[in-house]
Amino acid sequence: MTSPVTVSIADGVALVTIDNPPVNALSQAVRQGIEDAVNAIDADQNVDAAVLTCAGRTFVAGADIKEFGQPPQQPYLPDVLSTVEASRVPWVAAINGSALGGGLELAMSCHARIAAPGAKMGLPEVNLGLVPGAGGNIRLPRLVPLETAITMVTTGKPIGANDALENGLIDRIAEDDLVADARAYAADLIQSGKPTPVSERPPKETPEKEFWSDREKALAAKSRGQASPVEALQALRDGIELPVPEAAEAERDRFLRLRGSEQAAALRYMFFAERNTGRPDDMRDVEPLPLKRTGVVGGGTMGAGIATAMLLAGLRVDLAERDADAAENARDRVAGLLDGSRKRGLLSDAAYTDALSRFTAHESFEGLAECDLVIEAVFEDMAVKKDVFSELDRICRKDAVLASNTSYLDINEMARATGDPTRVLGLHFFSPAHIMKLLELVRTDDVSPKALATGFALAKTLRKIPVLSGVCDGFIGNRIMSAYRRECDFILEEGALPHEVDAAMQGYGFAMGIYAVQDMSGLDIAWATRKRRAPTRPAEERYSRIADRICELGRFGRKTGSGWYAYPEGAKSGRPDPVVEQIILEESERLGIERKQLSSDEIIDRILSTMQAEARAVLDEGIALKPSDIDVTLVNGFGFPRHRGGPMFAAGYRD
Ligand code: T1G
Repeated sequence: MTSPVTVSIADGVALVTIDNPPVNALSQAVRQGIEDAVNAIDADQNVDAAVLTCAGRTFVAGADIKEFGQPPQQPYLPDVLSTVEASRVPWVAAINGSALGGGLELAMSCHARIAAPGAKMGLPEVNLGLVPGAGGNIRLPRLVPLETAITMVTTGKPIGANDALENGLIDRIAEDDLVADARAYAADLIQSGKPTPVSERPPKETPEKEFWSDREKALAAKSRGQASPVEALQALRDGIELPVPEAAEAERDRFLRLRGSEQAAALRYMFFAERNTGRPDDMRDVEPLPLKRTGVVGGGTMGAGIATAMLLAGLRVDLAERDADAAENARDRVAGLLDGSRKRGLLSDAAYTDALSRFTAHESFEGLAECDLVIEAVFEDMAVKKDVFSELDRICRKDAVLASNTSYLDINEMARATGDPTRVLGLHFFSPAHIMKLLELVRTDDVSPKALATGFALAKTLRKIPVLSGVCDGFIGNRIMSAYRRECDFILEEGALPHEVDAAMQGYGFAMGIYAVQDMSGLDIAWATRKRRAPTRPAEERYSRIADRICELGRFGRKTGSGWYAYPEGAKSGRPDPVVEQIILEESERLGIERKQLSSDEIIDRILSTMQAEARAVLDEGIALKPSDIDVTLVNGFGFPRHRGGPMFAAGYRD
């Protein structure tokens, strides 16, 4: 078995190359290979320096996450990195792509670092429920200012080469040939002498004790029950305050403790589940339609968001509205969304201009005639949508894929409004569509494998997480949310109030409770859905009238100044409203229910068990392919806390 680490020597410089596709993860063989390389280089008197580089598209992306479920194997990464740092000769890390986690720790154990201009460096362990476990907490604060170190370890966000150079994380940025520039750097170090090993340097800053306790409180308040951000702060403090040997021991203990935690298991599960939602096996070799020119019908919130997502992915976008004014408004909306990305530093001025140059808003559907794929995002009304599909069927190319962004309407019925239902599928985006990563792909009865493969190809181009769903009311996410929203209304009838249910959900880790979410998105759409379903609702089915009575008062949430909560002028968040409490008490009395106090645990148990029951029905009906797809949907589209893994993970499911 050849080692994934090779060494070649020229002009006194050893080039150490790691080649472990797809992302050069630090598997046991890689760790062994690095250790062997150090020993061979130290024993070879013809070698005066080393350059560490990676084959393929990226530097080391971290420890091999696939190994985490197994007992750690020697050589352990911290020991390998100490060996690199103690080498007789200076080591220069040549960073391309992303140096993440153990990959960045490896680069910091070298004596100098040079990066390609587009390289990124980060410590994302916190997103896996961990902390850096191989000297990162010791070396990082000895290279960069304290605030930079805190942000990197507690958010997991990578920084680019320019920031890294400015902060001292790297020493040079390569001009054109990274390895050649790294060799030249190594030659300079041979002349100037080996730099002080990073762990032997003093920390950049050593704050007072109060500093840490204040930061810890602030971090805990916004971590919503996830332990790793605070643990990462504590690990960094150890790395700064303790003597290096003790700090290394404390770091390793903390890392191993967290690696065995339920939250780390959940976050690891979600990491792989999100990468495992793609095309089902029976579609692996289906060729999608090439996508260059895409179309959107409707320039409202969703249509503009979808158009923006496709522009940000480099596609050409034609958007059709009904008249010139609507087309102009749609264009302004899209330009506003792109400008928002630019203001957040996600889009350069040039990229903003380029994106807009690929966008055309039309006042009729004719402009969609040459599109490869068109998504409708018009008003959620079946008649309107069927008209749109029959018009698209007439105007678009016969091989163009047609999709609906509907949240719950029957796409099979829409497909039948065309002359060729095999080209119709659902592409359900989540608002804001240019930011939310979840995309439900709805497999209609007649959709062709080619059209479905094109949907998956679009998801990949947009860097979305595709989840395949069958056709049912609400597909996967909205259907499960409707189920637990109903259960919450029953909980109100039995004794709780909206703010108590929301507090229980936030205590479990949701960013917002179900009632605050409804007030934010508006109560009128769900009300219309309940009225649409009323004629077919089984008489014996338990039904709460609380929400209807609130809507009948014209209380549709924030946009009307009141909903489940009251929103006094300028209030940042909703206030419990006696009007709503009175309605709830009246409903309990009308139903003859003796109200009782429910604890947060009881509320959460009821919500989780309702989610899990509906999820099992969604699986049994073949709407979702596998339990982890349901968890990916609830975590990425409905605020389920990521460090809890999803409702199926919480029920004990392990992919
Ligand atoms: N280990 C194992 N497999 C990995 C991996 C990793 N670290 N990173 C990616 N993969 C697989 C992934 O499952 C997929 O496999 C393929 O590579 C492409 O990934 C000691 C303990 C690097 C930015 O958290 O952020 O180091 O589906 O689809 O969009 O302190 O992968 O093809 O079979 O995501 O181009 C810290 C996690 C680990 C980085 C590339 N490192 N990875 O994104 O491709 S903990 C991370 C990423 C650690 C130390 C601690 C991304 C990426 P498959 P992809 P991408």
